[in-house]
Amino acid sequence: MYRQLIERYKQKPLSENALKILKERYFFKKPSGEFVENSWFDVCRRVARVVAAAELINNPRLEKMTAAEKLDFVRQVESDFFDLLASRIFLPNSPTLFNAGIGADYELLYKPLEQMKLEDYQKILDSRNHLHMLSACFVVPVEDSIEGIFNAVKEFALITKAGGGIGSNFSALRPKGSFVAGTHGKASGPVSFMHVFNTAVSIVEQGYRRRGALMGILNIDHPDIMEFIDAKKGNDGERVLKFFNISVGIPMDRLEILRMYENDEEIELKHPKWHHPTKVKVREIFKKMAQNAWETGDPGMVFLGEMNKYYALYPYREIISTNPCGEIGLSAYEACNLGSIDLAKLCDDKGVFDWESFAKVIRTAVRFLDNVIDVNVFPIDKITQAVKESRRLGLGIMGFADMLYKMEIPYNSEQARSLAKNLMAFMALHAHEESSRLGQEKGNFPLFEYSRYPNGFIPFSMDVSDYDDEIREHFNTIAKKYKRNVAVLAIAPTGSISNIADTSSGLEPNFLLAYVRYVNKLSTNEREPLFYVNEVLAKKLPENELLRIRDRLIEEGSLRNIDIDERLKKIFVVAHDIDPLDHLLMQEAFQSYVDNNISKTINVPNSATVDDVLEIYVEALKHKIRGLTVYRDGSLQTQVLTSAKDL
Ligand code: TTP
Ligand code: GDP
Ligand code: 5AD
Repeated sequence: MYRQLIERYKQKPLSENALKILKERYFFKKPSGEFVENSWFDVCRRVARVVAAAELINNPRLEKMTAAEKLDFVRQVESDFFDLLASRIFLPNSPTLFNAGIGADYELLYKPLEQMKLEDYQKILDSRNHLHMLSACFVVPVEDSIEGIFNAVKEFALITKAGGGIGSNFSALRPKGSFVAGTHGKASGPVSFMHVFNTAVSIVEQGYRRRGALMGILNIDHPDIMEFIDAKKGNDGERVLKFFNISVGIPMDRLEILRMYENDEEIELKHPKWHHPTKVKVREIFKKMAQNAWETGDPGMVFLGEMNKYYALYPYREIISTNPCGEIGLSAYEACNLGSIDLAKLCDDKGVFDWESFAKVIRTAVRFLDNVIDVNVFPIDKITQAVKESRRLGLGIMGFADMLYKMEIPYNSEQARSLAKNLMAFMALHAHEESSRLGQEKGNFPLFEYSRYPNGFIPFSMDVSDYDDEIREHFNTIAKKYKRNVAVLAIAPTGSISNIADTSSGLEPNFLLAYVRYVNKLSTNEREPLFYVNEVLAKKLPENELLRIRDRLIEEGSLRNIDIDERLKKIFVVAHDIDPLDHLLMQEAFQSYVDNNISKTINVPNSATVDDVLEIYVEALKHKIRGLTVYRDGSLQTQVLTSAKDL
């Protein structure tokens, strides 16, 4: 089954859209602009080869092998990785696709597998340079001193240059107006310094590939919280803090904030350098958050307390911030590399899901992502160290909405949520079993003994799934002894890689069923139209039906107001056909089996009021989720990410 599946999708041609994105940003080019790579398989060969070479660094088993056995082993690993990538059933995050192999001799990167020698793999490893950076997610601490702040600015610049997205929690900075001893002056506060970071990152970019992407967090009990919530107000096109997503941090139990909200209590705002007692009603904070989110899409909320509750290294280490889209909470200087499995490709046209192949894909993907850690080069030594100590991974999914279309299950249904839990529980089980197996084969993550795993800790909340007994059994037995990675799962937005995979993004519903997309070439600024109709819909609708509705579908994006079979309308829902609560419940369903976090946007219609948005913020506190982003259709939002749609 697995082989057939791989072959089927290896042979499937890439869409014009996917090829355009690859050509614009992913194919290796010489400094002259001449393409070194011309096909998706070229990219896959390079990436699979570099990531397989990690076995020479991290696999003690190889030490006991003869040279011939070693070579066979590494080639086999390369071949397994190549198949996975070439079929586009699994893709790593963009930096891995961009940067793997940078610095190596082209001849070695692309020659046929049968001609590879052991020393070729070694040469590839030896030629990695300072831009061989394969991770998407970073967190940098910002200390309360001019030196600390500007040191962090430098770190932001170096990480952006290498292609990573960065988050920081600015709560350590003393509030605006507090006393500065050295100069007898007054501090200008965290928000003012965020502008410095924004400006620095606006100037640094990763060549033709990516611009900066930042997350700024301020905790709900920081004295400058109200100013922070307003920090992106006045977004008017030439946008304020353009490179930042901002989020209010909830470091305490979210239920504590819910209680204060419901009892209309005040929260004490504090900082060690702040000597004026200040209190503000939690309801006032939430009202301001809702008002601004209604206007601009910012701020979101991040439940740092909830993240630490499920963090296997807490309290030895503490999660202080997330990366720009929220799917990974990290401690100081930690980084994380991501990868996503396309669920839609694991489901055939009759709606039958191939669980056996799913298990095999999960296990190979965990090995792949774990290898990425060992071939990664970071621009800052403290990051190298923190990453090696915890070996955090973020394996997730994409194509969920397209899979549901194939199965004819509405996204906004209990059936879809129950399926989400089963899929994610199955994934958690296999991914964690693989991480423990790798622990046994290659060694545990170095801080394992300081973690909660030896006590039988389960790093997610669980709900009800078919795999609960097996999951409990795993964490109560083998995981007490072996674990290669502090955390393994995360659901990313997959903004770019889902386009390369020609599938729906992350766990999100499709945004539109049909559209015209303008791709703007970064190099020349020309805009080109690309026409797109959802592939599953096109298969399920008779051709004449599709032709009949095509123009209206392009205009409206949804089937909602089109004269068509009611059953199809229920199945082929898009983001705006779905109630905000159903969005939230889907986020919770997945989160119950994810150890890191999930990137999810709660879409609300343009007609939603500020009170509607407020209700979602309060409702979110009642659910086992790790954060919230609300976007009201048509509101002004700084789009931090360069999704293909906005290029
Ligand atoms: P520091 O550089 O630590 O200042 P300091 O060592 O003179 O003072 P102290 O002994 O009180 O720490 O900066 C402290 C904070 O004040 C930090 O958040 C940056 C901020 N700050 C300003 O906003 N403006 C300034 O001109 C200075 C010097 C600091
Ligand atoms: P993809 O791998 O490119 O599809 O990335 P995702 O959309 O899944 O985003 C995953 C993470 O990558 C985000 O949370 C960010 O940390 C980072 N990221 C995404 N887009 C950008 C970008 O345009 N610039 C930078 N610097 N980082 C990004
Ligand atoms: N907090 C967390 N994630 C955010 N995103 C946008 N703003 C925020 C925020 N404040 C994420 C959304 C979406 C991606 C494009 O960016 O979750 O998935």
